[in-house]
Amino acid sequence: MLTGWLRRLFPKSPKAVSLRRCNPRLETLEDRAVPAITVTPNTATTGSPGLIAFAQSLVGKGVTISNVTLTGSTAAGKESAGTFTSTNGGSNDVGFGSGIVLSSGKAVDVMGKAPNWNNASGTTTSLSLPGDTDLDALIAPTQSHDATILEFDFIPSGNTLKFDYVFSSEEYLEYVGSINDVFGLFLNGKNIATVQGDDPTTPAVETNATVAVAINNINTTFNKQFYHDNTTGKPVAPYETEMDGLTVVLHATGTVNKGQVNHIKFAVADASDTILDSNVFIKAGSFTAAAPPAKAEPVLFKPYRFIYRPATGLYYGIFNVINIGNKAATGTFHLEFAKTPKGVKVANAQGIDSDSHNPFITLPTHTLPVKKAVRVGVVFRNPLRVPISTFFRSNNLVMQVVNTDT
Ligand SMILES: [Ca+2]
Ligand SMILES: [Ca+2]
Ligand SMILES: [Ca+2]
Ligand SMILES: [Ca+2]
Repeated sequence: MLTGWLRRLFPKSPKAVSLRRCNPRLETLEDRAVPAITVTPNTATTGSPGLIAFAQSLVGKGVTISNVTLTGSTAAGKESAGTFTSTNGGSNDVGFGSGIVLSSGKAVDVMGKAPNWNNASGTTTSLSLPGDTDLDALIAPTQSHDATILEFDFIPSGNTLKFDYVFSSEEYLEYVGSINDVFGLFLNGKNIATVQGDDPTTPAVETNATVAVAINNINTTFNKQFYHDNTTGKPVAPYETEMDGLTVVLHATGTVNKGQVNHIKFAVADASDTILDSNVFIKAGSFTAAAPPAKAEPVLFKPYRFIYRPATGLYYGIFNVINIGNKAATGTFHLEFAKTPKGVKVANAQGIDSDSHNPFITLPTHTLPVKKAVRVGVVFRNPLRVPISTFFRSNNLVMQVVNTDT
């Protein structure tokens, strides 16, 4: 704690000091303009119906939630969680139009104010709240403080959970490498809010380390492909939020226990001390775990072997149509030949499709069951003796399965 404060008092970069001195949060007329992001602070506490509604705004298809708890500040004027909407649908700010925001300070302080959007380099609120041991493990040996944590149980109807989020902070860029504010998303205890890339704690530059979403891990030096800087371009910041830096929209996925109770915990916190806010934006409706929609998907597998019969001068092969979807298909199916190699004709074509003008062979079934092969015999007339191995290169032969009943 002491060393953190000393760092703040005597920052490494003299520029950071002058920025703080030169950028007081003056209440100008422009500051009262409508913000791009509007945050409605959450005052609902654990056990209240309001908090269930708050968490429910995250949830999309295929998820039932219960036992919602919020750890953080709901004190008037210091609410550390809230819902947000964006007047421009997220196109110029965090990247999506609505959701919830959790903060290590006041949730409302993510709002940028026109015309400059980012008006201070060190927006801060000390909530005087504890940190979180799960977050501590992500940034060990540093300890977290002022944690805001939303957690709940859920029963998914599918096997995979997905959601979109953005991490943002005022620690950028002055305290990169020293103050490691962090976001964690713990699915059944395991953090799934990670990116693949460099690990700043190892000397070699890597490309495939799995690192947590934290100040030291995503910035202009490390894993910069995930980072948007919001201090460049001052006085007008490129993103319409007060935060000095933010991640691109990150996607978390995890395997869940279908039909059973699972637990999820979203946690954001300050590191080392309680100042300079960090936040996470979680996209509304993006927390989904639905089973994939039922659809039929006939796929054509081409044969690796043809038989040439000198007596007829023809080439004989067996093609397989397999429905790789999760729903049976019914109808009249044509195997159409949109393009054949030079000189090649389909000797056993049964007609020419009236719409596409392609020759076709009708499949010997009106049902394509899931993951079961339907065999189709195809005979080619090939007077130029074009090697069959070249048929399947460079789209020499283009075929498709068409349901003519739909
Ligand atoms: Ca700022
Ligand atoms: Ca800053
Ligand atoms: Ca704080
Ligand atoms: Ca902080």
